[in-house]
Amino acid sequence: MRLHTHQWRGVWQTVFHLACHVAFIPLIEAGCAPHPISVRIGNVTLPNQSNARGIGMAVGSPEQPFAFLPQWPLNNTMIYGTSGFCELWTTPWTEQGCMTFRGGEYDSFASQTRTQAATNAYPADSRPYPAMNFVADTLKVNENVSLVGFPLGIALNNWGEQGYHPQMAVGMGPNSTFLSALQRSGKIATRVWGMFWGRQGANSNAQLVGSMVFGGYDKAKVTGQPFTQTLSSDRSSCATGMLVTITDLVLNFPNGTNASLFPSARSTSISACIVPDYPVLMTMPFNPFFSNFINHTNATFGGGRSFGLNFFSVRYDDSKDTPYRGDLTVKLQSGLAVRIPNDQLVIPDTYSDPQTGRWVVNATDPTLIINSIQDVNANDLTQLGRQFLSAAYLMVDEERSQFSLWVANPTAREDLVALDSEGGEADSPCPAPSVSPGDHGPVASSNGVSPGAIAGITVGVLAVGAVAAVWAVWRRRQKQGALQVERGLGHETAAPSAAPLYEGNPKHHERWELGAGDAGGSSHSASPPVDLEVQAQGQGQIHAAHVLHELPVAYSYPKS
Ligand SMILES: *[C@@H]1O[C@H](CO)[C@@H](O)[C@H](O)[C@H]1NC(C)=O
Ligand SMILES: *[C@@H]1O[C@H](CO)[C@@H](O)[C@H](O)[C@H]1NC(C)=O
Ligand SMILES: *[C@@H]1O[C@H](CO)[C@@H](O)[C@H](O)[C@H]1NC(C)=O
Ligand SMILES: *[C@@H]1O[C@H](CO)[C@@H](O)[C@H](O)[C@H]1NC(C)=O
Ligand SMILES: *[C@@H]1O[C@H](CO)[C@@H](O)[C@H](O)[C@H]1NC(C)=O
Ligand SMILES: *[C@@H]1O[C@H](CO)[C@@H](O)[C@H](O)[C@H]1NC(C)=O
Ligand SMILES: *[C@@H]1O[C@H](CO)[C@@H](O)[C@H](O)[C@H]1NC(C)=O
Ligand SMILES: *[C@@H]1O[C@H](CO)[C@@H](O)[C@H](O)[C@H]1NC(C)=O
Ligand SMILES: *[C@@H]1O[C@H](CO)[C@@H](O)[C@H](O)[C@H]1NC(C)=O
Ligand SMILES: CC(=O)N[C@H]1CO[C@H](CO)[C@@H](O)[C@@H]1O
Repeated sequence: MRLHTHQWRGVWQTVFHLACHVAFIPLIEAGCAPHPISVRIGNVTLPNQSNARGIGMAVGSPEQPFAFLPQWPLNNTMIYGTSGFCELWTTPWTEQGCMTFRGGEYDSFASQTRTQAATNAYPADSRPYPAMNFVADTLKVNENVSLVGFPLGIALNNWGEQGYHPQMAVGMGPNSTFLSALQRSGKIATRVWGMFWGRQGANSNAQLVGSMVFGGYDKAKVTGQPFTQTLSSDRSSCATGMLVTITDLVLNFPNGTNASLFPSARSTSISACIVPDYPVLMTMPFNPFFSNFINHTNATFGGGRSFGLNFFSVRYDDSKDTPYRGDLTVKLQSGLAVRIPNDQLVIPDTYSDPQTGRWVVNATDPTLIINSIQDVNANDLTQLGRQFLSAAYLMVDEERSQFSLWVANPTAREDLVALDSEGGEADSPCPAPSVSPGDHGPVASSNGVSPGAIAGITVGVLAVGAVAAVWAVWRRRQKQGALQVERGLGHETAAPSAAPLYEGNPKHHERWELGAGDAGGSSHSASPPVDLEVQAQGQGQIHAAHVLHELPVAYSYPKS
């Protein structure tokens, strides 16, 4: 029997698939990769006629649209059911109010494709995540890609996440079931993803959709060269592993003058963790950085904090403050410098109404999307949140434990680049096999060779395939070693001081950050109040007095 070229290709693919199963390496040979999976980050229209911004994916049949955000150290994909456990405000939430806050609600009874999840199909997510009830259903990632029978955890209670991590969550932790399912089914060649948050300013000029790309990144959204670093292996203080060092924060005033928020002795730096779903540009240590911001811009921030979309960002007081009109440049030790434009930095306070689910845009007392950390939070590891990814493009390569940042090119255009199983730019497309996760059934033989012939040939060449697979792993290791030396990685990976983080105990953060100005009953021995706190304190009482009934429940100091 003679085989034609295209038939040989079929045989080789079969051999590779089998060999890969044997050797436990990705299904796809180096050099080629499937078309990257791009998912829009933007407003997702919800059944309550409102919307939520997130990674727009749908679950079930008929499709239920959700706005997901990525989350760490979560490994499963976690969704909220018809009871979304919205408890942020003491005002009771209605179902449609909660739907906006959560980015949708999963009605499991309405889905015809819902099945039971096999117990060994998903890992357990430990604290602080809530207990989850697992189902399996179709997750429609985008118009081309769906994961059939994908395990989804339905949250069984509120877990203290407040407005920091309120939405449906795609677990992007080290054992991410989402990335595993995409890789195992051959829809991505390697566990690599890219993200641009988009722009989320007040008006249409300042708004732009973003995207999450799996299996590659979007070249249209980057400029210049990437700055690549290793992911830290110790994820205890920074769950994403993306630790960077901020070496300067510069105010760029409209008149062209620049002013650094750093002390003039340049020995200071800030260790920061990039947390792509975090709701503000950054948490900024009050002393001396935010204090300098106040002094340079003559603001009091007497408006307190936002409890809305940009959760816990500081608010101006319109009666005393003129909001800052300039930009903010963030400089990292790696060499990256990104400038956050004013239209992303100072925006109206926005929150979703617990009763109607509609968005309320409050032009009074606008927010500066920075969370000043002080008091017992003063030593918390700084977080760089999603608005950082309005100005920087992020690509993470979980398999080679590295991440890259570029200066972002804010555009809706796409130029997707797929990465192959070795993490290099793929030179050819390889078709994604139509295998659903957990489906280890026979590999489709659509190339005209009889299964018997394939089996015969397969046995003969399986050994060769296995050898090739082992060689590929060895070569990758070699390359990886070389890459690390070449890039001088690791200079930004020094572990930060052991500051407690929200990951371990999310309540810690908000429990103390609110300072003395909250409405909670328990006393909290604040150190001598710094400027902002004096104001927050005075303001807090007024605030508490007139919004007492709608202050978040969780703010009355949850018991740990
Ligand atoms: C997204 O929804 C918000 C809230 O309704 C709205 O303010 C914003 O303009 C929308 N963005 C776009 C691009 O439509
Ligand atoms: C990852 O999750 C799978 C189940 O999806 C589990 O079998 C495996 O032990 C987990 N691996 C680690 C390192 O936790
Ligand atoms: C996710 O998986 C990793 C690797 O197994 C594990 O270290 C981490 O604790 C898991 N995340 C959670 C929330 O349990
Ligand atoms: C779906 O696949 C087609 C063909 O490969 C491609 O042109 C299109 O961009 C894909 N759509 C998305 C959202 O990736
Ligand atoms: C530019 O504006 C800043 C802030 O208002 C001010 O401190 C600075 O003196 C101004 N510079 C010039 C050259 O006018
Ligand atoms: C301020 O910084 C920007 C870029 O960060 C630079 O282009 C500009 O020249 C600087 N202005 C002055 C007066 O140094
Ligand atoms: C800002 O100004 C206040 C009052 O003048 C002063 O106490 C504080 O030390 C200044 N902050 C910094 C970081 O210089
Ligand atoms: C802040 O106030 C000082 C003194 O009144 C003034 O020189 C400076 O220009 C002001 N800065 C801004 C940003 O308004
Ligand atoms: C807008 O913000 C101001 C200042 O915090 C507050 O007094 C007012 O109640 C808010 N309005 C709405 C509709 O939320
Ligand atoms: C205005 C509107 O369409 N409201 C709907 C929002 O969602 C809830 C829950 O699904 C519906 O009951 C409302 O009718």
